[in-house]
Amino acid sequence: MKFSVVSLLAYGAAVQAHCIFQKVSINGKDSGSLTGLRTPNNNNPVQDVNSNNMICGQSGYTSQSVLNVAPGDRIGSWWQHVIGGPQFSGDPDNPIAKSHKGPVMAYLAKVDNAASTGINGLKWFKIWEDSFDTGSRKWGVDNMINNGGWTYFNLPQCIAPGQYLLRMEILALHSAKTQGQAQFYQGCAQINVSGSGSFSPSSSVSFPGAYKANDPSILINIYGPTGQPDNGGKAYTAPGPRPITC
Ligand SMILES: *[C@@H]1O[C@H](CO)[C@@H](O)[C@H](O)[C@H]1NC(C)=O
Ligand SMILES: [Cu+2]
Repeated sequence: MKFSVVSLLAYGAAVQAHCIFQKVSINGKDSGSLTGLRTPNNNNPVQDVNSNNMICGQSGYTSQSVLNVAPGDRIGSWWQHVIGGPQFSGDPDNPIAKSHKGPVMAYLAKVDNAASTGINGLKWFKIWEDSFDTGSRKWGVDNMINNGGWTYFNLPQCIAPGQYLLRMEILALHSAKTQGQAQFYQGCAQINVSGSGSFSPSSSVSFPGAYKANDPSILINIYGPTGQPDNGGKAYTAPGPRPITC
């Protein structure tokens, strides 16, 4: 096995197939590795839904920069097995192990200063989710893998100007039939929204707090009668509230 400088970050995860949110693109323009991000210091999942690590992942790196975005911008989030990409050439578990089926979600919380704000006590609202499509039987994670680790959504047009933390989250459900075995991967982007939107959430959620270990979206056997991780073709609802509509 080859090690590079960056693999220090993934050292503890050599036999595991997890992932890290590590880059944003805005309207197709790549912002650069870790720019504007709060990134966990390793790729292990969070499994305790009551942990503060549920907010922006296990504490690690905090960028000093803030990403300028406008309502309607197409925001990409890049997930890879370790910081920088694959753990080694031909890594079959990049961007994440294919077993890790589940939804991908995005939340916002308004803050005064995205680069310096604390992360406790924020009021989060969901703006996007890619959950499970019963027709194709594809999960959000499948779409992320098929896009080379990128997930995309448009920042809703109504988002009010100002600074926010953008909380990106993958929930991997391959072992979720046992309570406490669902795997959460999070990271936050520090964003500054321009424009003249006026959205103010009528309800919000806290992290930790928004999820319970026995939520039917978190304590679930996703393997259908044929043993496929397709939820038996049944609809799946991601944890947390539904995304806002403008
Ligand atoms: C945030 O965006 C506004 C409007 O585009 C701009 O005037 C302001 O300088 C930006 N703030 C930061 C910290 O980039
Ligand atoms: Cu994993």
